[in-house]
Amino acid sequence: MTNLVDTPEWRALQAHAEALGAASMRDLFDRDADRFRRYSRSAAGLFLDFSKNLFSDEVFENLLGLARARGLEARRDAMFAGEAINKTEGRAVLHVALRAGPNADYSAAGAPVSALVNDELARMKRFADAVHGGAFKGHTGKPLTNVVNIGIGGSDLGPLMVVEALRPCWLDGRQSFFVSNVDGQHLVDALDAVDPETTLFIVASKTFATQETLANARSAKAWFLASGAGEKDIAKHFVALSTNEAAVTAFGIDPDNMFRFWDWVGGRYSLWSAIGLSIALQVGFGNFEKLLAGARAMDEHFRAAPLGENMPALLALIGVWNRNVQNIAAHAVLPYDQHLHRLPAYLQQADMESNGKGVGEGGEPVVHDTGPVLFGEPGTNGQHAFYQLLHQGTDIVSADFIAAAVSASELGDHHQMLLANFLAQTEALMRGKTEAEARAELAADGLSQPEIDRLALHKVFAGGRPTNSILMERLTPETLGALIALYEHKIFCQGVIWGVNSFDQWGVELGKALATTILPEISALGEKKPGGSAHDSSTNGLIGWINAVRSAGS
Ligand code: G6Q
Repeated sequence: MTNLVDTPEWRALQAHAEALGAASMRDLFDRDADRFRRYSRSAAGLFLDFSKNLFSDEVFENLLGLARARGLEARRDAMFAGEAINKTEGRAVLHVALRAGPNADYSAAGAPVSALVNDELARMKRFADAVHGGAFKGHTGKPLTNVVNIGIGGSDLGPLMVVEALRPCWLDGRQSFFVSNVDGQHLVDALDAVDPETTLFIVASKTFATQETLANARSAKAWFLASGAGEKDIAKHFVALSTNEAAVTAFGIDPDNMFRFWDWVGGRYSLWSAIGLSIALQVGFGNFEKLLAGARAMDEHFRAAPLGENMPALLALIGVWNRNVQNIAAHAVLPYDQHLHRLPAYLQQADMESNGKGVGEGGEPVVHDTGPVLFGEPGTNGQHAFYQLLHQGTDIVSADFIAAAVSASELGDHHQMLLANFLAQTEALMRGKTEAEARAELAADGLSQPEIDRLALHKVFAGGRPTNSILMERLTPETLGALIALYEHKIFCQGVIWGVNSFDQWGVELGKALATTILPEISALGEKKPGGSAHDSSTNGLIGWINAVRSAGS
């Protein structure tokens, strides 16, 4: 395929950017009263307004042309057809098959998978119902009311984010804890809060070979046995979510207590699979099914809608425009919903691990920018923290603002205040404030001319800062499912346009391998060990500093 930067569509976009020149977003809105209607779309219970981005009609048409030229529709169809589009790992990418419903008929690289998916969902349902109904109890006969999910990365961030987001659906008397960090304090904090007799440990690991997860799982098992339970009781308190039955068995978990998924489920796309068991336990299997149904609605939209109406494709194309033509290197995700407080962290992995790539699918270096730095916090908290930079910083940051029109907890006028802040921020970022407006305001406040001269520039907002607004009626399992699927497909579309494989993650390997080398060089507490000698002077020196402190046994 032609290099992205050599395509006529790419060159045309650069030319359009020049033609847009000094046009401000304000001008675009002033010139076209219909801009909001023309640049907003609805799908699967979500409403997207992307009109507050600095693009013209010509740019919009050209972006659609770019998507066609990059073969986006054919690549999308190849993903849904279960072709091995994750080429570096030789795998299909079929998270859509996990939420396709009872009548689906998906195949991964030619092998049917839908029956496997539905059987595993049925097993999960039976298990969740048995835990909830008390048929599956702890070894002393008490109901299992606490879940400790032990996993990391894709085996942690998705279920954690969803469980937090669906707080209004939590079943009475149930609590979930998510332990990911190999920092022992994370596990200790969770264990301090639970009773071994009423706790179910879920060891979530696709490979069942992840250092952090296995270390946490071993320590959890030791804690459980130390509480007076026997080896035979492990079957009542430990289940595994994995693709690796041999490793699960070797760890001591009965294969009957293992819920399976498959190599065509990427870790960061796995919350729809057995990895979602902790979700089903906390909110009920019915709500887990609704989450899948919401994602399915977005999948159906993504699969069928023409590009100009296709919400994930449009979100992706606007992102490409901002990243590659407007040279915006950072993107903020700003949910105006406290229950979505882990969404930015979840999307950080989904987006940055998928598209933070410098090598193209064919092994060639990419010669254009790829995924932006992604960060975020819920509104309104972020407004009192980093929004200063969004409004007046020297770097432009694009942003997605996300909110529900109706809150699950309508408390007085809190939700109106929340929504007013959402709208005010997107309006301010778009319009800005000119120097003339700033001066007029200061004069209206009665300031003297010298004071106005001193403060005027501090009060100027350049505006023209691009935002998307994503709205839904309410945050429900269905709309949450659709929202997550929207982002998954956006990420896929951007990977196609940038020509990178969004489904591998070789960049996480080097640090893992070096940690294995360094581990034996770190002193146990009270153990005398020298500093490092096999590394650079900084790494050697840091090992020496740490070992000096630890060997003193403090
Ligand atoms: C996700 C990544 C990564 C993975 C973790 C946990 O796409 O592959 O975040 O999910 O490293 O891996 P395991 O589930 O195999 O323990």
